[in-house]
Amino acid sequence: MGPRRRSPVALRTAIALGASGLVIFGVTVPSATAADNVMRADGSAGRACYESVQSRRAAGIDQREMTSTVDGLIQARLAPRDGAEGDWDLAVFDKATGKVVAASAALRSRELAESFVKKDQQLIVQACRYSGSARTVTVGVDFLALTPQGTPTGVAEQAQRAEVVRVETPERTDKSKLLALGLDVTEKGDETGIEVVLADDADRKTLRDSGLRSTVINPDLSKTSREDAARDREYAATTQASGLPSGRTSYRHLYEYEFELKELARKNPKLVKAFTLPNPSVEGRDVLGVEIATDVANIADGKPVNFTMGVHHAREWPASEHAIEWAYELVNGYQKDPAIKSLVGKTRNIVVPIVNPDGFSISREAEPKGDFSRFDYEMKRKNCQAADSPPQFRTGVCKANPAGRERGTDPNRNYATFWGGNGASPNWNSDTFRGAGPFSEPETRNIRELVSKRQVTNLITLHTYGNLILRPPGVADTRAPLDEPVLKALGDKMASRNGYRSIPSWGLYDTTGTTEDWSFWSTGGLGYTFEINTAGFHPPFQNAVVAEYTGTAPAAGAGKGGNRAAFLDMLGSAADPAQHATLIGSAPRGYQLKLHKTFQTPTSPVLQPDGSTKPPIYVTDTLDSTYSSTGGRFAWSVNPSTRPYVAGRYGREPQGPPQATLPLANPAGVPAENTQYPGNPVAESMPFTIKGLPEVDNGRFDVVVEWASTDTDWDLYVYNAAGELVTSSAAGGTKSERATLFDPPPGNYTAVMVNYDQVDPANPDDWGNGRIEFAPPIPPTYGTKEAYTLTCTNRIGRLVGIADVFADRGQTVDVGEVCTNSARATKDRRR
Ligand code: 0X9
Ligand code: ZN
Repeated sequence: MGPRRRSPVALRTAIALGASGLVIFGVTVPSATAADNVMRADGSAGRACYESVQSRRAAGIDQREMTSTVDGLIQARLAPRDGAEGDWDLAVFDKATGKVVAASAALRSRELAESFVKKDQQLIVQACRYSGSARTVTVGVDFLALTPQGTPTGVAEQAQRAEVVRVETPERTDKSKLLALGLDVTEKGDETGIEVVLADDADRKTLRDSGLRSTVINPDLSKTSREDAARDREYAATTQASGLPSGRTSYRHLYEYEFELKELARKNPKLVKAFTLPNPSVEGRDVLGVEIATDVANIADGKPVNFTMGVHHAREWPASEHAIEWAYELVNGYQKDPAIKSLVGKTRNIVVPIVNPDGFSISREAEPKGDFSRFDYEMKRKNCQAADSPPQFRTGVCKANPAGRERGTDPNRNYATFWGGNGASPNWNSDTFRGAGPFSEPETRNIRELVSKRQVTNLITLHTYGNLILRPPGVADTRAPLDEPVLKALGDKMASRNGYRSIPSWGLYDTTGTTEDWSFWSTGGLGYTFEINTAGFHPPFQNAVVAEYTGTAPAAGAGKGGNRAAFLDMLGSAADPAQHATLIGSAPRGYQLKLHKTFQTPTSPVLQPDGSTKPPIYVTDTLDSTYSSTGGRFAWSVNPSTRPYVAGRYGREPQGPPQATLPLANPAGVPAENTQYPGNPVAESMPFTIKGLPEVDNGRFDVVVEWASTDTDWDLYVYNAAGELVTSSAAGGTKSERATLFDPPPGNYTAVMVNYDQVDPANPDDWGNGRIEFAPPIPPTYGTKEAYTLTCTNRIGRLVGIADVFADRGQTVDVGEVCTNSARATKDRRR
């Protein structure tokens, strides 16, 4: 997407720098003294700071009143003072109505509360001491004047209609062609088509010029956005409590996520621990998570880690809702449901609802505009990285800047594995911008550091939308991993609960640099992307959150358990030693066992804006995890020692020869032209039979047809005996079609030929040379084996044992008395 509109102007006003380097409020505070930027409280507030304006004398509260000097943004910040960290929170209220304007409730005292204000609006800035020993904290308030979001400063511009269309992509080449257009492609699609957002006439022209066929799905997204927001207000106003574990009835704000996570921890101190990830976001926000386990503080207890995260993409609000509800599920279940209690007892669960808080805050606080224009912040997808934009777009805060929602890197194209390849953009303003380099973003580094320091055996990253459970790989030219049967079985099992389609990610379209492509290929932890619901990025809460989570109508998982049940399956997999590997042995109490691995993985050859490629970048990963011995025998749940990237590729040894080529005879006559198939069924149908074992073993079949002129267009569809479309080929501008099916089940099939277009219908260019070709299955390939380095250090930190450990999925490897046998040994496959 290229720059299309003139930019809004952001002006900073009333700026004065305090000693801390923070901006303190200027003209609006009467009798300003140096102490006015210090908030003070002797006790703790004991409630959410954003809940209401408290009496200034209430315990744990301090306040300032001020008047907005601008039409624009308020940014209120807290920072720790005098080295005491503590946990203070912040909220800004409209004085007249008492309604919260902005708030922040992270775990430390580094808060950023940001939202829109009107000139002369009376405000109350309230700081609340949540916990910790810090009696004081520094506050800073900044007002930024803005022209209204998206108002062009030049010629009056017609607001443009945003729509969703389904683009027909019967061929993989059509998908590539579509992706190259740079349009906003959703995850809702199938083998032969995919839904795409057209934001404006420029997008409509781009699609038209491509020659790809499309049909309108939703003609007016703005209308939908406004209606959805109204439905959400209505549902929240009329519903006491939903069927969700928390009872929640509306989409949370960022500060609500923050506060609820730490309340879960405060109320369940042995079971829940809230934590801040290592890297603050681009705009300086803390990223929060919770860990849930019996005796949660003992993170080195050797249990397998089940990691659930949401909102890499700002506008995908149901993703973070499902993640936080899962945290409630585990906590509630631990108290009330013996089955959940047992599973939680065998695992450690990490939940990071919002990986990208900058983006989420922008999308969540924006007006429901829904037109996907540059200044439609509601539909922002990426993070707030501005470093890669041209200089004129680097100014302004992320909520209001000259590039609008186009600022930023797509965090789900920034992971190192396959980075820089197909399905990601090198252009800063694309919705799939891959970033300056692998792991250039704090959001992806956070996930990387977490996964690299634990044994994350199971991982789900939540997105919207498309009703999909996606497994690696994300790119078609990477063959499936040796673990394909394991990944498929678990994906299919979860899909039986939520009614989604379980497929390898590349099946929809290519993506590179995604979360589970890095985590799986580098650590062997089983990783999936869920694309929740089919209605949109954040459709009505009642459907996209309540129904999808609990498995009630209108969700596809209605009556099947929904995402709740799918997440429980994932938890069950984490608790099952057959799904990962286990090290057993014995070690004295207080000794530390450490597993270490370091390796380099190449990215893709790096695609350049001009279409050429540069050599791959080698990225070094280091995996380090710890088990702290409680004395005697131990069992430590770990991922396989060989990373899937080098372990080999899935395949099958042929059990017989492939079937001989079958001719596909053209029936007499030529069917009438038909551009409306399958709406209009006029076509030619040719049955054929695929044989199976023991006679033949087909790895694939290809139905091939040919004709004379590239100006003629025949389309080919193949159905199985149940009438399901199994493959198709409907290219334009060619003289042939080829439809492929891998591992075809034996049985009766029908090939259907549709006469899409004839140059001269009076003199039809009929198809011929029809045939079905067969090829044997491709055998698996096996790669190298890799070991972990296992070390043991005693209570004073001295190295007392070292061994190379090889462990495959499902194996239990006895490493013996590794701490008392200091000779380097190789522990391999001993049960
Ligand atoms: O594009 C993405 O990052 C994910 N879809 S979304 O619409 N939520 O943005 C999907 C990533 C993996 N998908 C494919 N390889 N198709
Ligand atoms: Zn997404």
